[in-house]
Amino acid sequence: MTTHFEINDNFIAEQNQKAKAWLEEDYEHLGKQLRRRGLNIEDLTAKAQAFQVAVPSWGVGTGGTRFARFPGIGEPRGIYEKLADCATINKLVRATGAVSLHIPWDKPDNAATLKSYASERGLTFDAMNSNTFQDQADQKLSYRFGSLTHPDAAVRAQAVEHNIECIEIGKTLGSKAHTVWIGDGGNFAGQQHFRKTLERYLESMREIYKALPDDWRVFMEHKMYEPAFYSTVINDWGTSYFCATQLGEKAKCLVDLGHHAPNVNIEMIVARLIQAGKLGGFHFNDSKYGDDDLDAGSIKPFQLFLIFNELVDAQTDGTPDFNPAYMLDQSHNVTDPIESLMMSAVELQRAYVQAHLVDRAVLTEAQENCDPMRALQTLKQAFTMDVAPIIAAARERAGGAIDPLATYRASQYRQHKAAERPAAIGISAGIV
Ligand code: AFD
Ligand code: MN
Ligand code: MN
Repeated sequence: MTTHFEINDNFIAEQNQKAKAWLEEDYEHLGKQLRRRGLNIEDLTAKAQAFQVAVPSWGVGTGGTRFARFPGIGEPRGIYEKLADCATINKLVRATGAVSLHIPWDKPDNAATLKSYASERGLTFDAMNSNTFQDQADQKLSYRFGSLTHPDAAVRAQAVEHNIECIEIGKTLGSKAHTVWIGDGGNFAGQQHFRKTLERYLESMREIYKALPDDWRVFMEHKMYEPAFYSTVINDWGTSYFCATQLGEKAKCLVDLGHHAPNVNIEMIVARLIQAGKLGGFHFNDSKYGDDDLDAGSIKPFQLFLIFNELVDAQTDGTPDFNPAYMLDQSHNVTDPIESLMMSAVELQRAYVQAHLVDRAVLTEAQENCDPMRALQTLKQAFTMDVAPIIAAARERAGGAIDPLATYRASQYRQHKAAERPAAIGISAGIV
């Protein structure tokens, strides 16, 4: 029988011993600083502990660009190995207890078996993701010119059916949401009739919507461009919002941070969707030029903080039915995906905790008094606070690693996996 290497709890505890001294000292000091500002560090640590973000099943494989893919060693070769890696991430950071599955990339032979494999490792399933942006080997009709919005009703029906299949698999897995992102669009002026294609999208989505169980939501993910380079059917949050209102209560908008034009005020889009009751969730990542190929918080941490500021503001307000789903969606081209996903989850937790430090009474006062400088200062005070000890303590109390990166490297997990998982020829990980 083959044994599979796992990082065990004792090893984590042992590694934590090394960092315990600084953590205690820094935690105590931060606690004093926060007390001066009327905040209780224990409340914040509890908030950090409650924060969860789902990991994408396709994110644990090395990504690539249209130019090349440079696979790492010990890559997962199928969904079970991917779940093992997701479990490892969660073991160390304790903030990623759910996995978002991409079908058919990670389609299970038997959903019930996969579910029990996952739950043995402390994992559950978040939103399902369909894929009608590429053709599969056994597929009858091609998506070359579109899927849910294709002019041919038979292609649309095939794409609808695939989405319904995803929901069916998700039901067994215990998922409660389905995300639809389509690449449909055109590369030439005049190629598509804008209004007709959107009408067809709605028609197809109505069919998918009908297949949703009562307690499910469907997320529509907009994206400005790519793979279509002239026009994209669901190109922005306005279109997504319009469709969500047409479809009904269970239809919500999903914001992928990499899917907007440069300089777009994403935090404001978030506020708009909250106000409209249509914010479904997020695909977190970061972006400098184009799509979502950078790690969350790696380039624009202040933007990430400002987004969480809107989220925490809505939470604090008691906005009704406010329950956005948090997921990571990034392609890791040059790093070990486990390291990237761990550190991205930590970045989100950091922004989340920092957003709780905003003195909302002072901010409101500054806004009411037309005092922009004080308003900015109030936000910056929260953003510049180093909350690392809070997140580290949250992890440690939940059995995770004080220093996830160092602990992961010390475990030699990847090296063990390289021996266990000889590279499969032709493995293609997701290019998000
Ligand atoms: C796309 C979208 C969408 C999709 C993913 C596939 O972000 O979430 O599922 O990439 O890799 O860009
Ligand atoms: Mn996405
Ligand atoms: Mn994307």
